Amino acid sequence: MSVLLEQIKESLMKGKANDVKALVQQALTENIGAGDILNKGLLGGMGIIGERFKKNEVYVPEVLIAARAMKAGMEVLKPALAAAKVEPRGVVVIGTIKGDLHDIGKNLVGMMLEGGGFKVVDAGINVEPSKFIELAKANNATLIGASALLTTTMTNMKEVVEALKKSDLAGKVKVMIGGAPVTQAFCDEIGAHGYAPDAASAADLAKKLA
Ligand code: B1M
Repeated sequence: MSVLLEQIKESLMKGKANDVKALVQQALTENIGAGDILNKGLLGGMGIIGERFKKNEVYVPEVLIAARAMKAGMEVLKPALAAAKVEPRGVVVIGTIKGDLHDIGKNLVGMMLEGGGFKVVDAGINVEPSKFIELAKANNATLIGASALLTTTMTNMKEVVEALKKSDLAGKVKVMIGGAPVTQAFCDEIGAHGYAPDAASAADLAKKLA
């Protein structure tokens, strides 16, 4: 791999947003392909951060600053990606479930999904089941991601699964769920397609489901 791509990866992992921006610009000037800058540079670095997060070798702040550096690099890279017709892996509509205002975990999952090459549509907090479906339709999404932090709101996730079943997106869009009180057993119980315990695993799961 080119030294420049390696430098992008390293700078992203250290959260050096300005360096990442400048290096991505330099890589474009040197005619390195936009797909390589994305996959080997930015996503390469974000993937390593995700793995380290899963192993508790880095924590939420490190993920947040790496994701910020990823965003900075993406700003420079986006026009080149569009010109090279590099498509995202898929679109994920993500939101915190009806009744629930916690969004720190949801935002982290969104960042890891972007870091995994997905386009993320953020539905926000306190999201009605019908809103998830509406946004999935409008954005041609392949996945819906619902987050819950309260034992009292996690039950509303079932309504998303049911609303999807009744919609014309049934069989085309999948639902993944997560959040501190959510478990695999609960996921099985409500018939969601997948559960992830943390943000990095959520990005891995999304790749499998998509
Ligand atoms: Co609230 N709160 N809170 N709170 N709050 C908890 C969750 C609580 C455990 C605190 C406690 O009592 N010990 C408790 C819930 C108890 C329960 O139901 N089991 C609780 C409560 C009771 C409440 C209120 C009811 C308090 C009140 O008003 N009486 C109220 C509810 C408001 C509402 O939502 N309707 C409330 C309010 C708030 C604040 C607004 C003050 C604030 C939220 C600010 C915000 O989010 N913008 C807040 C906070 C910050 C917390 C704690 C302290 C931290 C939550 C957090 O952000 N964790 C929390 C206690 C704690 O956890 N120590 C608590 C960090 C975050 C990175 O982790 O969100 O778990 P987490 O996300 C992880 C994974 O779960 C996973 O990946 C993330 C990263 O690895 N994940 C997914 C999350 N979503 C995923 C989706 C996926 C996959 C993985 O796929 C789609």
